[in-house]
Amino acid sequence: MIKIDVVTIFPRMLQAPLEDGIVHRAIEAGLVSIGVHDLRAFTDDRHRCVDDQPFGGGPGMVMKAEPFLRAVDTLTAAERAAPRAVVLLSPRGRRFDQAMAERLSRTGHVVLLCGRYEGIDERVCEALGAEEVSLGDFVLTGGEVAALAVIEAAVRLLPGALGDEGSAQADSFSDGLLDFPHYTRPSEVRGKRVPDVLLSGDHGKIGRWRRKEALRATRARRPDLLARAPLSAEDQSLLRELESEEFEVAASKS
Ligand code: JF5
Repeated sequence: MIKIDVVTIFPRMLQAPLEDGIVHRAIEAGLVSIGVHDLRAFTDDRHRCVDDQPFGGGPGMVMKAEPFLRAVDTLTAAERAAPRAVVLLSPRGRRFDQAMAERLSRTGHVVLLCGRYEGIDERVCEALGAEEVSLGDFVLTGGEVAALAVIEAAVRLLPGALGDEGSAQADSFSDGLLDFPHYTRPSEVRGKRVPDVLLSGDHGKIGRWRRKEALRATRARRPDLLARAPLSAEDQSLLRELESEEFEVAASKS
């Protein structure tokens, strides 16, 4: 059983989302225990103040170091150093990805710190050996939604978390490519048919079609992933097919 603790000034932003779906089931099944903690409980002044003006001047407020440091000290008091990870969610962080989700899902204790305002006093990261992690190149109003994303990505990877054991293996990124497109009944939706091959019952053909469509989507949307993906000889040949199809389309338009 792994433990995840979240430190936030808005505990309610996390509570409801953790009470539904796969994450809730994983908690009930004893695969993970998730604690949500109010940062203000770790202040020591009458007004439970968590922020202050930035040294050096400028607009906005900075989250004070000491409440976060006390929170992490309290939450990790019972344990020796490893295996644990302290993660601070902020747009300045290293990009979160599936590899990081896998690593966290194998970490006994993960503490997620949610920043707000202009950021958190830099000495929190230094003092705790925390890693600063970002979901992507956009700015949220706080780290809470990012923390939820990290929790979901890691918890669904815990052995036994997914009903169908195959589905974590099959989804996007497990092989370095985007997933192929999916279809279900009815076979026609607003004049749009399901690709015939999916109704053919020929599983060899279906497998090749799906691999080709995964390559097509990755090439069009995420060429950065395609450049790093391990490709078989069959993949190379499917990519050449895609390229010549594209050439045909371009030629027919000129
Ligand atoms: C935050 C200072 C934290 O905006 C984010 C974020 C984006 N990707 N991942 C996290 O976090 C909120 C904003 C400003 C610290």
